[in-house]
Amino acid sequence: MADVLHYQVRDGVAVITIDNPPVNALSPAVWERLDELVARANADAAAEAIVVIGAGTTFIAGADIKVFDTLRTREDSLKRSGGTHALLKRIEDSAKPLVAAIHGNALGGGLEVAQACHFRVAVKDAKIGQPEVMLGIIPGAGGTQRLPRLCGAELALTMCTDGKPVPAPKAMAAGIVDQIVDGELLSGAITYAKARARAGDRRKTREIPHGVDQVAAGLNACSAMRESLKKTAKGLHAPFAAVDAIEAGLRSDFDAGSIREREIFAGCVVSTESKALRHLFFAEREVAKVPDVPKDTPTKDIQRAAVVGAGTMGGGIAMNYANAGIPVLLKEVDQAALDGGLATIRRNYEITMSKGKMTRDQVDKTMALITPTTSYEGFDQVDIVTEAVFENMTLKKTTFAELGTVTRPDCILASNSSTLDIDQFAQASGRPGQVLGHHYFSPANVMKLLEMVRGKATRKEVIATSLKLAKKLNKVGVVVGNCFGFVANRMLAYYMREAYLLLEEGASVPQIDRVLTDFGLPVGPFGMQDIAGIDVGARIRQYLASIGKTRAEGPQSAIPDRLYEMGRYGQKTGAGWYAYDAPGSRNRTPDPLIEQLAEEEAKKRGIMRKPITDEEIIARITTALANEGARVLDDGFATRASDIDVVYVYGFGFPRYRGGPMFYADTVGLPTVVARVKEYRARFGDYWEPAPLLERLVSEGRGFYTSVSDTAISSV
Ligand code: 3H9
Repeated sequence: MADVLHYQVRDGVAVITIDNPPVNALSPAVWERLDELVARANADAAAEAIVVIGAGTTFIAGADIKVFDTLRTREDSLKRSGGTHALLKRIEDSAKPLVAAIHGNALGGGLEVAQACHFRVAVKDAKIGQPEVMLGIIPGAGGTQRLPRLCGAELALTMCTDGKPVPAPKAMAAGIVDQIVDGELLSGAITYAKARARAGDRRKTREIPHGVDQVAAGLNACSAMRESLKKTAKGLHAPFAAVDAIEAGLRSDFDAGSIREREIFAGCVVSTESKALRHLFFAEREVAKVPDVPKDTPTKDIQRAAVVGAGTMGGGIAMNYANAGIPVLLKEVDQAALDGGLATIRRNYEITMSKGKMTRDQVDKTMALITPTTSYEGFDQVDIVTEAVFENMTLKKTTFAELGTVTRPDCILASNSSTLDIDQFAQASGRPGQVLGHHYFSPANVMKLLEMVRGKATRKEVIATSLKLAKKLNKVGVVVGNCFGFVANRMLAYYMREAYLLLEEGASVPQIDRVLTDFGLPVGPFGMQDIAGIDVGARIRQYLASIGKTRAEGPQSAIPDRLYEMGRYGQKTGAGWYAYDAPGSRNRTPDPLIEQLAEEEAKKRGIMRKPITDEEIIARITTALANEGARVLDDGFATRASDIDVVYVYGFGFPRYRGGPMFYADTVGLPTVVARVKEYRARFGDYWEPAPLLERLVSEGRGFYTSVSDTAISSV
């Protein structure tokens, strides 16, 4: 096995290079060799100082996240972290000045290694951060104790609770970095280290005292941060845990604070929150790997794009291209519709500008990348067209037939359809290999998910190019199969079915929405429909009825169609599942009319409405999602359970700390999920049927993933 660390002496300085691609993660072997090599450098008469640097594109991106899975209990974690803390103290006690030379990222454990060095130098574009909170943990190698000593409690609190890295110049201004190196990093670091050695400088971070005033200010900052986290970190534990660890350090000495950090870390690392967030970290990277589309599949560089349809979705999609610097034609049928679409785009950018996130010049330059048109002129120059016309099969087929004649044969033809059969568009275009779905989620310029629907004939190059494009557009691309509603909306239909039926059985719209937002979703099912438009779903149901289908198995509630017939389309008409102050307003109040409709529909179906518990609402809705998710998987429309989790987290805001609907089902326990399905079948009818995959997994004693136990956070 290749050595993960290298040692050489250059110009009187020992250079320890961490070489553990791709990101120099701190595997146990890296920790071990680092310890050995710092000791070797101290014993090496040829070296007067030591530089630690990363090979490749980065310093150290943190601890090896996979290793956390081996920490099954708090005790495992306490044992392991005891070793790490002692190791970093040994390094810090180096008799020769120890300099961390940072490029790329110094994150998590990587920054903690740098903090244990006596000095830190960095290139200007290096990033420095404690992102552990994104993984449901806190810095566990002394970061909550050393970082506040370098930069003060206030910045340390921010970095450890929001997890965002700071650029090296900011880190320098704050005292984390000692020098920015302009030229070649290693040479700069060696010169710096020699100067420190000559001056006899060694600064142990753990010995930097907190002043009395700093302690008082730091404790106040801890209280203020807790208050602010109540709003920004609802449902999460780790950010609060990070504040506790920093506070412990302010209230005691380094060693006592470190013991507290280890205890808190140990509670976090075995928590469901951390398991869920770690699961998503890898799931997000796994989605880009499509088993039969190898890494070396040729891709095309998308340099010009076009979008057909300047409605809400089309406009948002065009913004994605413009934001990525790709010129885009935006086509509408007439000038009035085009003007309306462009005005919305401009308004969106101006809102961003008013929040200080864009300058006037950036708005103008980005808008200039969008060329409005009412014809197909220029379509022969583009590399991709995204169709975003009305969700109507005939209209879409006509559009694809036209696109097949006005674009180059190698142009990718993508459809933003949210439900319809991609293969029919592919046939209509005359070049099915170039066609796939690019299903964006509303608002398309904001939501990160891009569901890529693979038709029967979609070429591998088209998929590989789309995956590359997704990254460029700052989206998470997930390749799914071509079934009705694909993955996201097929499962959503079951989620909505349960919401409607729970309403008819006696729950209220505000109750159901509240329960789901308390569960962690940004918006409940009814609030979401009022935003998306009740008319959209109604038209899909009409189309399905015309081909003899329904969206989900089981009873079809008549309430949404009744609202549609009343012209209650949601926020845009000022009424939907809620009453709104005015059309377009978001200010909603419960509407007694909905209760009346629910009573009427319940009566028609012979149901006696009665109170429904919050627990039943969560159980019914999440069970419906997992059961249908298992079918999607078994039918081969998703590659892996984790792809479904990514779809739900990025498409519908399923709470990350619950890991997605499939991961959540594992934490509930698949035997419980199957038992619930059977109970519902007995209570409501045969439309509740356990998915075969669920039953198989239960009979084999497995989950969608390995066995996940719902270990509660232990607050030590
Ligand atoms: C921690 O440090 C706790 C401490 O307090 C110590 C406690 C004792 N481990 O993202 P990419 C893999 S917690 C294992 O596509 P990019 C990744 O899975 C850690 N693997 O690249 C992928 O593998 P594959 C705190 C890791 O250039 C490959 O590397 N640190 C790790 O877009 C490339 O990754 C973090 O949370 C890791 N730590 O972005 C930082 N990191 O090719 C996590 C990456 O097989 N990492 N991999 O799919 C990142 O944020 C990004 O990877 C980074 C590079 C910004 C560094």
